[in-house]
Amino acid sequence: MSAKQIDLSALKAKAYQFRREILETLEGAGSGHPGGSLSAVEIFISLYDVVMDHRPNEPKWEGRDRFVVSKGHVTPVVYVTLANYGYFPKEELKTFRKFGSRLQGHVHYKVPGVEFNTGSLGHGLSYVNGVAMAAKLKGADFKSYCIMGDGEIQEGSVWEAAMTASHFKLDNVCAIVDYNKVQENGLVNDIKNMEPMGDRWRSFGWNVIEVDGNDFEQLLKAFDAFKVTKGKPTVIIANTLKGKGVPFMELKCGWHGKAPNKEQLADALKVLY
Ligand SMILES: Cc1ncc(C[n+]2csc(CCOP(=O)(O)OP(=O)(O)O)c2C)c(N)n1
Ligand SMILES: [Mg+2]
Repeated sequence: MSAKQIDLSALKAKAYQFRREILETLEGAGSGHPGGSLSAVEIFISLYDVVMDHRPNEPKWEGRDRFVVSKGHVTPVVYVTLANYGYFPKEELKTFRKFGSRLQGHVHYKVPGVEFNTGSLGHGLSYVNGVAMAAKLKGADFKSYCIMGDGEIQEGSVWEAAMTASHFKLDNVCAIVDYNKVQENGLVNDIKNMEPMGDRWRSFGWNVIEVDGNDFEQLLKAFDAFKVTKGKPTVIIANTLKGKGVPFMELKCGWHGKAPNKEQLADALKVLY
């Protein structure tokens, strides 16, 4: 287990607060991606609060753990997280997707705390492999994390990267699949079935851990298991709920890439859990 003392109820309170701020940020912009942001809140908080070694006041610190958001459209959860952990002022969230702001719709390295530009799906894991290989060559012991969407991993490039990571025994790589069951235009397993998900990754030589990805205890245990796994990369298959926290957004592909208006925001905040 992590040496750090973990206060689960504080983490849960933070998840509620992040979801509220994600919805408010989206309403302020009038566009953006709620579904895949809301599903990933517990994953982000676990990483930034407990799992990763990072320094918000020194974002390029050489020893930092790297985190690449390969599903680069989920900027609401990325920027709410970075602002809350002190990478930039929270006030700046009000500029999200506005002309002249550095907080645009897809993650960009000019924002403190963002490692790598993404948006075109399917590229994050290859980048992380490169970073992890460089770490091994240099004898650096930081870890590299990469979150991908369940629709995203239908991309062939992901499986090329999966082969590479296991071939080179990149046990400093941890991929996280946000298995929220929904992509842009429908259910993942109707559009292109990814089951049996765990066996697919296992057959590519990965250590596979399947968890409820909206449950902090399970996530934190999985990250601990990753840290002690040697000789192969780890994938955490995080079973989540797209739109989690707002019942009328849950599992609805209509809320993949649509911001709530003022009225919908008020309705969402009434039922948010
Ligand atoms: C290469 C590429 N094709 C298509 C898109 C358009 N697009 C943006 S998000 C998305 C759906 C992604 O679904 P998923 O990976 O399940 O993301 P999540 O549910 O976590 O939001 C698509 C098709 C893109 N950004 N990149
Ligand atoms: Mg999805």
